[in-house]
Amino acid sequence: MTTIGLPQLGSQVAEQMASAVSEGLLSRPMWLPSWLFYDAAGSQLFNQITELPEYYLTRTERAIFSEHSDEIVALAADGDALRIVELGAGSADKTRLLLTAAVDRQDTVTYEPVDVSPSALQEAQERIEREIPGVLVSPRVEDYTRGLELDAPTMGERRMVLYIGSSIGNFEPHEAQRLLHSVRSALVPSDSMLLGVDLAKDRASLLAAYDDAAGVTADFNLNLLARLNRELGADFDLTAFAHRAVWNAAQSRIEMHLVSRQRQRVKIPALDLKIDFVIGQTIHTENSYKYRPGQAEALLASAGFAHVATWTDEQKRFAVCLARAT
Ligand code: AVI
Repeated sequence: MTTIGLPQLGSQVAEQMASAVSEGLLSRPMWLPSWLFYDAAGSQLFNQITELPEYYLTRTERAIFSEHSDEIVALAADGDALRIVELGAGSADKTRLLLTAAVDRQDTVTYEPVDVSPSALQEAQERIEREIPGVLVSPRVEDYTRGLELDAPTMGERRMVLYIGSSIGNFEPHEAQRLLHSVRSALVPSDSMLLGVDLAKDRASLLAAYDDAAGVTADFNLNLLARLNRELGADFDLTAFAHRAVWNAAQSRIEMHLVSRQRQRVKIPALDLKIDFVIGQTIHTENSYKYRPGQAEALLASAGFAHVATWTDEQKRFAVCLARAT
């Protein structure tokens, strides 16, 4: 494989992208990693997804926080001052409910968002410091999927690490396990972790959430090919691929695929690749695991966390679990 022809890209991301795209498109069945979704256009599309009527995840988790933030913060702090660390800053929209509860309780709170994107972190910092006085934002540019480093807690302080929004669901079970282990090794006993997971439910609701009527999720999936066109000079014809969401009940996951509508050849000059597709051939682009009741608690336990409490909505669509490092 050659990476010649990528001088305009940040070298590390370019390398990772080149090797993942080559490996994925030369495999059968073909796949592409879901982290490739999140360039500027994809992040914007994802924000639109979170507001779709069919995408119940974001608003359900937000409702859980609206109702239980005071209790979550009190349990995690357990009489000490709480520092809140968040993996993946995102828009930090739901986090503000927890931050507000922490400020109400202890006047000031340090908030440490961890993300690979300096611009996402800067945006989150500006907005939160402007909107919630009492929050001291201390951003960390870090790829937490490759290990996590945190400052030691000060006397009388406990840390709560947030991994919310069902982000854990985009990892394979063994990767999710590894991620929680690495969070645990960055913590000391009495620190805690708050994990948001989407729960398995009826097929129709799940399929609608990942194949919405307005076609935003389809655009989000197809943007991955548009990104390869923009960044690798590929010539994917976006109209020649269709978005497909599949509920894989055996694996308890929603899968997203791109399906070739015709026989076609795609060139990716930066990778020196030519890929042939037959009609109906698919590229698997994402898995979104849906947890069974008790499964998140068991995963946390095997990573060295003791269950403290779980909150869910009335219809049991989404769960938020608090667990303490042991
Ligand atoms: C980011 N992640 C939790 C989303 C999910 O639901 O798995 C990504 C997504 N894919 C399609 N729609 C949303």
